[in-house]
Amino acid sequence: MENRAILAGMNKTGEVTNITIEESMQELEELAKAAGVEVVATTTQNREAVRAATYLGKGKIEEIKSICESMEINLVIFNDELSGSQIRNLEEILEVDVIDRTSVILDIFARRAKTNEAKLQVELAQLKYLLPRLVGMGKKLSRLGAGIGTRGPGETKLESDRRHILKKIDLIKERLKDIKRVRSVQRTKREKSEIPIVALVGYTNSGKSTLMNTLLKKNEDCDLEKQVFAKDMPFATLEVSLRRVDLEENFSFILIDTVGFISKLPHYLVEAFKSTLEEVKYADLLVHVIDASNENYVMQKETTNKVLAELGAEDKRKIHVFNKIDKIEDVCEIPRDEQSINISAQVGTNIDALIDKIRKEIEGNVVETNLLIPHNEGGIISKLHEEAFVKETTYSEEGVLLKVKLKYLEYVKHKKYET
Ligand SMILES: Nc1nc2c(ncn2[C@@H]2O[C@H](COP(=O)(O)OP(=O)(O)OP(=O)(O)O)[C@@H](O)[C@H]2O)c(=O)[nH]1
Ligand SMILES: [Mg+2]
Repeated sequence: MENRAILAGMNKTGEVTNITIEESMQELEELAKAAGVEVVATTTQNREAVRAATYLGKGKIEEIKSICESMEINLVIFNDELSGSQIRNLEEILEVDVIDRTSVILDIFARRAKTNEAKLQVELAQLKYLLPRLVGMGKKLSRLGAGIGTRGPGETKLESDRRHILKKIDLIKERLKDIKRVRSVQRTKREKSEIPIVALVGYTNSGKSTLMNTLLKKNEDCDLEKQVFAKDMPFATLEVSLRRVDLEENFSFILIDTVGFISKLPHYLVEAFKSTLEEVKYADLLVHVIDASNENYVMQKETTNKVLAELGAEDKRKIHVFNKIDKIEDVCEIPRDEQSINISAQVGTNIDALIDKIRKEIEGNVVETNLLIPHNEGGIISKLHEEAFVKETTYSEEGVLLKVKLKYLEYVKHKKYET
């Protein structure tokens, strides 16, 4: 049977948030749709705190129950993460399936994951979500296809399920480590290729993949096969894609498209995708894509910054790209500074100006480092004296040690001598 759902949310009164309850419920509706659910009703309750047993108050739950009955609803989706016992209590009262925002997001990720790595990452996140909820979720375990029994778990059964899941988590972690090893070899190769790395980051649906495709069209030999998937739905991109961009005047960089972020992004997912998102940490420049036509773009921008901080990438050089300006009437309303630019990735507005900005950021970036130049490569030393600021020179048996300050592009060329 098709899932017909009611969405239920709590508006925590007295708490300052950067997103209203209506906006948050709207986002939940988008997520539910992306998971293939038909949303037929939405309800919220103002509360100071969560009710431990049933999350929302008694009266509200009764109301939800009667809506379910009168509208033939078979699923209630709560806007916040529920505990195992809350799920069990709510299913007992409501007599329909109960899930939370996190499981919807996990479900979308599970549907979209294509590569082996993405599939493993999602499974890892699912198991971590499941582990503390085993008590409440006995009935549902079979659906997750994790090879766990379908009986409602008694105490012993619970214990063996838990052990089984823990074992599986370890196994997946091992396999992910292997994949990561391969990637780090690829990364080393890239570093040696002496090309700067630019990563597209931002809220889901902001237009990262569209911008990547637009930039790829500027490539000297434009190959449409290299285009990435872009679509109007949350989490269209689940795998990191890397493409080389070669522009006029010998300006090249590696462009990386990444998974989008969302408010209340389950931390299991951030954890699970950390290794993929590590690419962001190694980038020389972040291009933060913001959907300026979205009413909530300020919240979306802040959420992205929060996740970037979690990934340890908050101090990276960054350009703020306000995208989709073709959809806005009054562009002046967008706050602007030197690090910002308005574009339309889809229409192609201001793309050359963006490229210019990327180039300036990369070229203008000055790096201070130590280089050890072998004795037989003396030519490089005199070149460095011309092109960089040599602060100190020390002679040693292995070569000449230079403390230098140099432009980023020069630095990339000499990275192999870095000590
Ligand atoms: N009007 C307009 N739509 C745009 C623009 N850029 C992207 N879009 C649309 O926005 C939707 C999302 O674009 P994507 O490029 O898939 O967004 P994304 O940031 O990669 O999203 P995720 O991969 O889900 O994180 C698509 O329907 C695009 O066509 C733009 O400049 N103007
Ligand atoms: Mg994308």
